[in-house]
Amino acid sequence: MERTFVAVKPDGVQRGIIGEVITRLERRGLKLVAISMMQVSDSLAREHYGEHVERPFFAGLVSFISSAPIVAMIWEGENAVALARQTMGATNPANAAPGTIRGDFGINIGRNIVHGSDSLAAAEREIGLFFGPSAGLDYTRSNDVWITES
Ligand code: IDP
Ligand code: MG
Repeated sequence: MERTFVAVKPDGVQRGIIGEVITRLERRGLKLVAISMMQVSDSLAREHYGEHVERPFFAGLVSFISSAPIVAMIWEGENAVALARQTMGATNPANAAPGTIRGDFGINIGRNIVHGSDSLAAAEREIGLFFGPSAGLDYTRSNDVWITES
């Protein structure tokens, strides 16, 4: 089953929105298989956001993500990568639809509350970076059959 990496960024933790993020992904039907509150190091932040190294916002992004604790998670489910991104909403909260996490809780692109992998390859890379390649529990929920037709 597909897995994706999601993190509540420092702004989401400080604002007390951890539960909101988790609740929305749970309600969607995705299954939480790993969770860890952590302080991101400068080197992990740089590696995680490596694709943006040339962008003008890179330095600010790296210092922000390592400025205070985050909550790192692995979520599992059919189309988990795309569904988590859709539940989060557009990168810029100003353009994110109401009903999405960013559309309901954010106004600024540099404070958009959550991170979610943007592809299966990115999910594997980011899960490896934050948790290690074999992380994530295998377990069934009694209601799985009511969420995904086998
Ligand atoms: P994503 O988080 O939706 O995948 P990316 O384009 O991968 O968006 O950008 C990573 C993060 O960098 C964004 O979530 C946002 O926090 C920050 N970011 C992206 N573009 C800008 C910008 O133009 N100014 C400031 N921060 C930005
Ligand atoms: Mg991205």
